[in-house]
Amino acid sequence: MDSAPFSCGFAIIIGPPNAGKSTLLNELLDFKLSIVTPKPQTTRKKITGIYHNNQCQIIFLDTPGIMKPQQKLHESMLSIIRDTLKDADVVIALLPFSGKKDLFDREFAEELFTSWLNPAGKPVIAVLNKCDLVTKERQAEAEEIIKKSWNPAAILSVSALKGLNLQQLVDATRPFLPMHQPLYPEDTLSTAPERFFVSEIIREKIFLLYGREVPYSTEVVIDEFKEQHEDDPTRKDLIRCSVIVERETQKQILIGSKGAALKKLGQTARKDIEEMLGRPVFLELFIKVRPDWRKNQNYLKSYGY
Ligand SMILES: Nc1nc2c(ncn2[C@@H]2O[C@H](COP(=O)(O)OP(=O)(O)OP(=O)(O)O)[C@@H](O)[C@H]2O)c(=O)[nH]1
Ligand SMILES: [Mg+2]
Repeated sequence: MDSAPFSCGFAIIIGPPNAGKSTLLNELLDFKLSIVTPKPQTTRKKITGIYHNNQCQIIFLDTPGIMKPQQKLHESMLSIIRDTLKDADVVIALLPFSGKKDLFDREFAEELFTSWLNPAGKPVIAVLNKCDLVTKERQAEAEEIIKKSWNPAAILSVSALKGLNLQQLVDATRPFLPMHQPLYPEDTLSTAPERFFVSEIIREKIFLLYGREVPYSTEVVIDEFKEQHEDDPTRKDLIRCSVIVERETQKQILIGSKGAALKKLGQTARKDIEEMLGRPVFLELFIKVRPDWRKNQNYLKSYGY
């Protein structure tokens, strides 16, 4: 038995779009909880993922990437980040290596530290992600720049994708958590319901299968989630979803020629949903046009923003 006091608290993962925040959360949990795509602005809401070991429980909070807002949806995403920051005991400021001469985006880092992190007054662990893209010397160089410029409480380089230095990140996070008994049972991975992750999987597949504006103009709403297997194990669960787009042309793109694209979306999403739930499902997708939903406060509210 470990007699050290137990720590438990909240760690926000914050950074620019595409930094690898969701990849990091998944690697820390060793479970694909948060959706990941090569496109920026994949995550739109707070994703809670709970990490357990015998010394601490860390409730990691994955957030949308910080960007310049271009519409109401972006403003809602920024409010989600601000609210999540208030809940955090410690901040993991994730800055990706660019793999280029400039090492990382200093302008963004300056903005992050001065406008977001200094006013919040929380301890900050600066984490340079994607260290697989640079040499050890370049990592040390970037860490030195960050230390001198913004003086975070701790600093390290990791690769979320390759799983490098993640134990060090857990060890660096623990001292900033309050001494507290675990808030959740050890088998709890998240606080969000299954239906939320179902809608996220469908969004991920839309990001992966479609180009240009389509993924950004799309939202997924679960209309019905009938857990039929509990009464009768031979019956599949029924999941009915609305895929919301902004324009009729986007609807046509989603459906594709003779419905082929929509069929593919349904099949790929269903495969991952079944894997996550551990049981077979019927998945029905209905495409609906809601003109300019990303700019409309009422629509945004009804979609949980
Ligand atoms: N080379 C490399 N790529 C990475 C690493 N971590 C994440 N990526 C890639 O970066 C891309 C973005 O990853 P995400 O985890 O979706 O990034 P995010 O910060 O959650 O992005 P948003 O949700 O859009 O804000 C994906 O293609 C990942 O595979 C890493 O350590 N090294
Ligand atoms: Mg993300």
